[in-house]
Amino acid sequence: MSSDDTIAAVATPLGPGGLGVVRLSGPDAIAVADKIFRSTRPLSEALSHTVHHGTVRDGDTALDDVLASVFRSPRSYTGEDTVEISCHGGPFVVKSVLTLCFRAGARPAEPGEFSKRAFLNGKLDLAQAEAVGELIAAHSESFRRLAMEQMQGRLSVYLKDLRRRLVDLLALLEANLDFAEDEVPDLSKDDLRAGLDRLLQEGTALLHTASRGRLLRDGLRAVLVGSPNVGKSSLFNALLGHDRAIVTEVPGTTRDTLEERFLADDVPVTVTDTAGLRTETDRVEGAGIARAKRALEQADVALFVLDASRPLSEEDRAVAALLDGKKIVLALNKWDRAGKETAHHLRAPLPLPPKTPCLKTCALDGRGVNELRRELVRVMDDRSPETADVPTLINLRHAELLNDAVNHLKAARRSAESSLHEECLAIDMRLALGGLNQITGEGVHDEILDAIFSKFCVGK
Ligand SMILES: Nc1nc2c(ncn2[C@@H]2O[C@H](COP(=O)(O)OP(=O)(O)O)[C@@H](O)[C@H]2O)c(=O)[nH]1
Ligand SMILES: [Mg+2]
Repeated sequence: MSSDDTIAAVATPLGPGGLGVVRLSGPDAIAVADKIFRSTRPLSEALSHTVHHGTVRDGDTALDDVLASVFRSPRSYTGEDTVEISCHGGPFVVKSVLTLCFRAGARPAEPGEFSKRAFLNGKLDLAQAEAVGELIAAHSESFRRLAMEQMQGRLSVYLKDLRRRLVDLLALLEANLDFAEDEVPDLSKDDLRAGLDRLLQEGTALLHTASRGRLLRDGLRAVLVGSPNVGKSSLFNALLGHDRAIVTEVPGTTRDTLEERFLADDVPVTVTDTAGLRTETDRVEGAGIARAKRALEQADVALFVLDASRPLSEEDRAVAALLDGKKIVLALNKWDRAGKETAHHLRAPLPLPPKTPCLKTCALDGRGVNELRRELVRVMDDRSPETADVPTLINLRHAELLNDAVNHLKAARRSAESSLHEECLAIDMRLALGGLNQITGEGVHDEILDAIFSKFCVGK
């Protein structure tokens, strides 16, 4: 599988920094490096996994003082001969070293080409290689951990076990279809059903993790809605932990929508502050209200704010009516000034789903705000807490393939109820297997590989 050309790219961000790394991989990586690198001995004599101090030279001119690390095939990230030149991190230093590599015979690497070569050389399977991209893009500790687990092969091991049992069952089934009864071990209907049930159960358990993986990767959108002056902008500021929106006693101050991001339980939350959702008043505020309605349409969760210091108003009821079909978290704000209105008084007359979470908050001193942050995530997280023995799917491609595979297993399970459908049953099982294989990269078309790796950055 190994490529016959040698690639080079900068593996670190291009900007001033302590170090910048130029990476070379391919059959001539060491020869190319030797053309530009001077030390006491050439790298061609170096053992694998050794580091050498020297200079990068353009003819007689020394460009930089560097360290060159040598990794010989197959014991490298790509599986090919690899040299990593650590130079000083100035963009001009790094670029001139890279240019010298090109002149010495390397060609520019395509995005993700190092990882693609690692996959093609069997160093990583596709799910692991994709995890490298996810790891680099991770924006929270939880997501980093999941990406790291996937890179180390947790998902691959789980799928391998699932596939092996599917293959065994399929082989037994096909043998029973093709050969006379006494030539192969019998597969009873009960054993077949039990085998399929177990595969379905494990496939479904894995599929259920996809929503949490997606939440941790893409986050959620929340929008603050409520009558004017209930404390939406104050809560917005409190959620962010700093002042961003203007807060005044004059109703209708917020005329535009404001958008900010924060992490709640490691889930990136984009929250929008809106003008009150009321109907009358002047034209500027009217435009703000139209925008608020649009923000509401795009949001995953509506954070519906009521003012607990006064009775429920007609406006509050009108806002509630706009939230039909949305996931809602109710905040009884200004709870510090709550009078005779109990939570029940405020909540009960509103046409909200019975399980709508309801929190008492004070935007001024921050009471209840942490709970509010957590609740926003909890209403979106329909899965029970992470199950110890099932990895979390963090990649949409994997979730889609697994979903198809589970559907084929379900169809196979239905066919297993009647004796007429054994051929269909085998076909569905084979399709399920095909889907599972594609997650780890067996039988994946070149275009799909290109699409996956082109999303990586150059140098990865
Ligand atoms: N006592 C008290 N006052 C609050 C609270 N939240 C907001 N306010 C006040 O209520 C007024 C309106 O707040 P604002 O955030 O602008 O409301 P909005 O129109 O819904 O955005 C301001 O004077 C805030 O200081 C709260 O929890 N307790
Ligand atoms: Mg406001």
